Amino acid sequence: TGPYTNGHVDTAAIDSAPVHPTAARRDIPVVYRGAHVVADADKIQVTPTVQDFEFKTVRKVQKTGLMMVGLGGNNGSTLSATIIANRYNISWRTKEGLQTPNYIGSVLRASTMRLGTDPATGKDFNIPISDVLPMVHPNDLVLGGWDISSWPLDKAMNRAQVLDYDLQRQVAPYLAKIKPLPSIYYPDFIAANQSERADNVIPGDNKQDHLEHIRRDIREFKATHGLDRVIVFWTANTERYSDLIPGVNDTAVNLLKAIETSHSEVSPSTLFAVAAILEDAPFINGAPQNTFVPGCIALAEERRSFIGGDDLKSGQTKVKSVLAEFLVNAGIKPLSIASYNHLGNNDGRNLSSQAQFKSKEISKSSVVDDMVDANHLLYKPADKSLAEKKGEHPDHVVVIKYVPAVGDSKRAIDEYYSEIMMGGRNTLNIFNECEDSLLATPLILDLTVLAELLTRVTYRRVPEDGEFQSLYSVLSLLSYMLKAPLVKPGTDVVNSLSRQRLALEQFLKACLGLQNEGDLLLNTRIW
Ligand code: NAI
Ligand code: DG6
Repeated sequence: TGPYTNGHVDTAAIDSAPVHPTAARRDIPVVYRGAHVVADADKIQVTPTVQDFEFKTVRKVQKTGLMMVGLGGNNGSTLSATIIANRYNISWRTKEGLQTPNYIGSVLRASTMRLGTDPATGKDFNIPISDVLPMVHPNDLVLGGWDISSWPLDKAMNRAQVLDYDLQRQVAPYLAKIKPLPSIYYPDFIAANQSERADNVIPGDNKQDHLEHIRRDIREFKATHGLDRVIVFWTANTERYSDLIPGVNDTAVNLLKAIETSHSEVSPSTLFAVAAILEDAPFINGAPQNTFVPGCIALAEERRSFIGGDDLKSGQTKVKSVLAEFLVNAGIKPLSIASYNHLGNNDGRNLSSQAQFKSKEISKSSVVDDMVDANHLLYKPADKSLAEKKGEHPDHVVVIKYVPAVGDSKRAIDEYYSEIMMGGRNTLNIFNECEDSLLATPLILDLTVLAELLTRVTYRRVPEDGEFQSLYSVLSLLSYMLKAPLVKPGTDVVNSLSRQRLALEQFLKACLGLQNEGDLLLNTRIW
């Protein structure tokens, strides 16, 4: 191990160039221990497993550009203004006094993790997560992207009505210089009420031409700004689901063919994802629609490009992923979860249309599934002999209403109605008033910064593997910030917020060659 110098932790496991005296050493294996469990009628057989891994992280942070699709929306304009305010240290007056810029709400920049124990005091040693490994500072991100609305970002920020006037006034000159590139607009995929914004669209209806156009945009942005890496982020309107059609979007080859023939079920978000994959730019989907049709995931795998999604988990769903887990893990049985919210921003307006609401309803509803499935004492599992029969599940209702007056300040009400001992009932009511875009924006930053970091991490199994290789294409390590985490096909989705965070912490530690000591905390339990 090396010193912690308030920059990032220095250990032998991070580096590709021998900058640190010990950097040439790569022989710090991470011992990955698990268990194989085979159950039959009368016994459960558990076999411990162990595999050594080595991780290598390139120390040099890449010059990174963030290209947002939906740049002129509430998230895009709020994020841009926030970065400018932080970069130039712009303070502003509110009725409470002078406010300074910050990145509160960013797990990476505003939270800490336990690295180990100080041997002198026996106390925990916690450090900012952004110091664990070299990571891009959000202030250094080069911003750009697309929007079907041509408004430059000063006007877009004003339209969003998220930030205080005195801040808007000061950042406006910087934002006026950022103008969204024309984008792909297929009216069928977003609500009809969005059509009045669409004054900045790439002409024509040839999807192959559109794909080439977006690829060119990514390449030019990279070249113009001298970037090492571009992250493409979908923060545009929620689209309706695309139909999954065999022969159209089921394989990489078919999807590329469907683009060539301009098939109607290829959505703008899938086109952006394909463009990013082909340009080796990690693509993250911050909205709920099924951008990642099977053919798109297959293409990312083939190209060894990175993708992550779906849908930012900012307020109501984040709380739900904690509360549902708390209840089920406490042995309490939620019988129903009824979630209602209303909001008045453009996202709410788009979601007032049924097909787009449906996409959001699906991503908001899936968040308790794995916790319920994991507890067969409370919930009767599916009967395997009846293939169509689903396991027992709490009633789960999601309602979203558009109420223009409240703007970006979403009101969310959740009722958790549960069974407790001896037929008793327990009702929990949550009222959450959350400024939507101010919760979502730091998540976009975290996802971007993590995606960049994960492109620099390689691994190998020891002793089996020769060469180091990059991580698997679907970045499930991003799950903490996402409502319906995309995972490697065939593997389980983990929705538990605490497990998602632990996974991230343990992975960062593994990159340092540090074993996870978890909460065994033997030093506090033995002589
Ligand atoms: P918004 O409606 O303010 O912004 C979306 C922007 O996308 C608009 O400027 C619109 O003109 C643009 N757009 C639509 N189709 C486009 C296309 N094909 N290409 C380029 N631009 C296009 O929405 P907001 O609040 O910024 O949210 C963005 C997305 O993130 C939505 O899908 C929303 O559901 C999702 N989301 C938002 C959260 C929040 O708290 N604000 C949290 C979770 C997810
Ligand atoms: C209404 O629910 C609008 C949505 O876009 C949400 O605001 C957004 O998806 C955040 O959802 P949540 O459930 O994490 O607060």
